[in-house]
Amino acid sequence: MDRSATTRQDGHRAAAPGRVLRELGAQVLWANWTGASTVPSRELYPHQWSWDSAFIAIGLRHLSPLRAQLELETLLRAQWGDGRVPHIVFNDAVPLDAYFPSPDFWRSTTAGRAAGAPAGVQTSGIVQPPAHALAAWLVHRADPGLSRARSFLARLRPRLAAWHRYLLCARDAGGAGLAAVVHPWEQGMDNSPCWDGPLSRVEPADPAAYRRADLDHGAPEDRPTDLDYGRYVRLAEVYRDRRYADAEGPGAFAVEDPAFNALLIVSECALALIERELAADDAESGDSAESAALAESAAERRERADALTKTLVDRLWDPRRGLFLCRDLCAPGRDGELVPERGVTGLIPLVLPGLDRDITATLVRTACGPHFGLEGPARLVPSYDLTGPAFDPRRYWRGPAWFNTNWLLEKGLRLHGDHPRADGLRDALLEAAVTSGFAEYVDPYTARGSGARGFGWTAALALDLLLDDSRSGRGGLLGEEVWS
Ligand code: 9WN
Repeated sequence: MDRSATTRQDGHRAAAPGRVLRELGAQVLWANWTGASTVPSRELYPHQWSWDSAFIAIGLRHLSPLRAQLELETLLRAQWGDGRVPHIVFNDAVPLDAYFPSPDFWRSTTAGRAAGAPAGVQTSGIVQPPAHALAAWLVHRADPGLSRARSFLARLRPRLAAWHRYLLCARDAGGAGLAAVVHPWEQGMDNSPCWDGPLSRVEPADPAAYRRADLDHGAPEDRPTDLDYGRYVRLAEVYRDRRYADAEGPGAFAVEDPAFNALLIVSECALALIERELAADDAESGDSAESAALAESAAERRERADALTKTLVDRLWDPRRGLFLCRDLCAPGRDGELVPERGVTGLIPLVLPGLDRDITATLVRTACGPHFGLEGPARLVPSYDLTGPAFDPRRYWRGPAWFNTNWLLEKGLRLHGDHPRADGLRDALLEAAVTSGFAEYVDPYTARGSGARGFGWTAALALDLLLDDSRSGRGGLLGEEVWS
């Protein structure tokens, strides 16, 4: 795609290439739609994934606000009684061997019963980053009339509140207020070198005991090694055999991650906006008690978001490296240890509205410096340090660039008023999305695609960049409202 084709000139986009991208992106989303939700990829990921659905809903809202609402409703119907939103909701029409770990591995309806797993649907027992309240708010804003007619926000709000409560209470393994992930799959950047240290203490599962379905579709040199995979399987098995209980404290892996917590904070702000909106609706319909309760809860969430932002800085900011690090809670020491690896996760807090100016300026410098190469040698921001010992431009989350992390950084740059850089990143994302056939991820230098093609969130987030007219605003992910 001609780089100038998608650039805004005097506030107008060239119509024709935009139309092509819109059509191609829509084709991907329609092809991946299963009737109630969207698969990330028909071949590699044939079920519903949690954070994928949040990103997919954000794009889908521009094409069909109704489908975008259904996407989130389907996911949240599979929520567990303890509030967790499972990372996979299985489609029982898909053969068992199409994806591993399959429902018979997770055994949610039996092993998850005590934690309140639903009886009517099979799910995994771990979670993924909480981008859902953010998605719900953006989906509502796409068509507030439809949203009100279907009581979309009113139905989702208690589920989103329970989800955040679960993360803030049951997952506060470090005791400081941040949520911890107990498996690399929970953080979503599965094979990041940030996990190499924490994972090295985990005894891998016996490879003869399972079959990796991912290698049926993905190239082995792109995918996690067998050793890492064995460790993922072991961690999941142990958690399952503990009946997915969090109260006994963390198992062999517990990490406070910057991107996971940044999304939680942004989603707390989004949930505050949702509650404020519902409070206004209740006030209008004369229910003043409910309206006051919602308004109070919204105010508490905004305060909590500010407090969590401070905690994130206190616990994870590394001024020397100029980015946030992961905290390995199982390492020796009262508070564990910071992991000295530069992953893109450490740049994602740029999306936070309450971040100190010096920190945001430093994050942008780091993104543009030798480790991440933005506006330098990298076309898109890599998942891991370009100069790091473990960098690999092809292997899963160890170097390639992903569209969701770059989309978040684009929003972060806009939030802090860096529109020229945000425009450059947006153009690069749109170009890479189309030329790679909406690949799952791309080489950060060449933008050559790898992994699945026709990947759900790549199409959805490209559509969002193309069609979201609020991007010239200063509000970042949540628009102007977050400031008021
Ligand atoms: C395990 C679905 C998911 C994404 C993750 C990505 C990959 C799964 C896998 O695919 O993870 O959850 O089998 O590798 O790492 O971010 O949500 O697209």
